[in-house]
Amino acid sequence: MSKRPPSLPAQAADMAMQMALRQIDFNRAPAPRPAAPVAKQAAPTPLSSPPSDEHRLALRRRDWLADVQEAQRALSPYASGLLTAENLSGEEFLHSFYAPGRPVLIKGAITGWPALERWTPDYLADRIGDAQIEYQGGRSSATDYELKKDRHRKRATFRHFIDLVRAGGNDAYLTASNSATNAPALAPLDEDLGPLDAYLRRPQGMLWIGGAGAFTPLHFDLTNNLLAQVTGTKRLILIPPSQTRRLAHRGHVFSDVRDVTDEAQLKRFPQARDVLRYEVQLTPGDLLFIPIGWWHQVRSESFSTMLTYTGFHWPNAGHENYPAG
Ligand SMILES: O=C(O)CCC(=O)C(=O)O
Repeated sequence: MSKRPPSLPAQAADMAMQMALRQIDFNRAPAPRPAAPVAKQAAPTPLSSPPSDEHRLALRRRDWLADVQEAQRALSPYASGLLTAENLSGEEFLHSFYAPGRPVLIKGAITGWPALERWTPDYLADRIGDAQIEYQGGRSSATDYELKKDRHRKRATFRHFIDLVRAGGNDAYLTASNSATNAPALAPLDEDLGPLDAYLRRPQGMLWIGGAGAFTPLHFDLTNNLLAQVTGTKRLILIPPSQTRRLAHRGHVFSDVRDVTDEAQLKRFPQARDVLRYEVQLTPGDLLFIPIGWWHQVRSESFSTMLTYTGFHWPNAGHENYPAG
């Protein structure tokens, strides 16, 4: 009798096992900090009518479910760790990370991109020169610059913008939300980038350029994102969706806890202190997959350039039915 091919789940399990054996490194990301039982924190803005007992019970049951699932995942470093992979094929990425909604740090996938050698502040300033671009400015005088991003749209020549970010700090940052406006001015940089055919059907990225100290506060995205670090380093904190009740989720996709490493904010929101979290440093040539709904905050440790991609081969339309409120 001929042997039947393994069913799809069996194939996926085989694949995961093969990856565990040949490609995946458990040691680069620090162990996650376990979530502690929920403590009291700053009272939220009152709702128009208080939640009923039934509603409260439903929420407690939902939270219980999230906690028992995390406790179970924690039994295995393969299931709960933030994995690092090399030579990750599109199929392996789909089965082990994209479909399960699990982050992964991918090394070595873009080492051939000319941008990795070229994108210094001097090169960028010379290449784009005095073309007008849009960036986010005046960020030092506000804390809600991401939520109210339209108020912070500024224009300058690209050369002047690069001078601003060379100086470091969080005041000026070219972000994904400036991408559409900047596409014509920044088009000459496209020839420094390469393909990412294994994962992407549409290789148009959204560019981020900032100085040491640029900071994106804690939020989640309404798409699955692939980050490609080109210049400099960034430090990210990733927090699974299971921790949402500890994070004072209020304005759109943002947390009132802007920075889970800031002691003053942790005093106001003690539930966030022991949230389950993963820390990753992105270095040039790294890709990081951040699944939809995963909280993240990002700090540039140096002059940094990075692209975010959303045009995967697989559906990525969670944003279409988000209850925006
Ligand atoms: O790099 C940053 O400052 C933020 C990146 C980010 O949040 C994203 O690409 O989703």
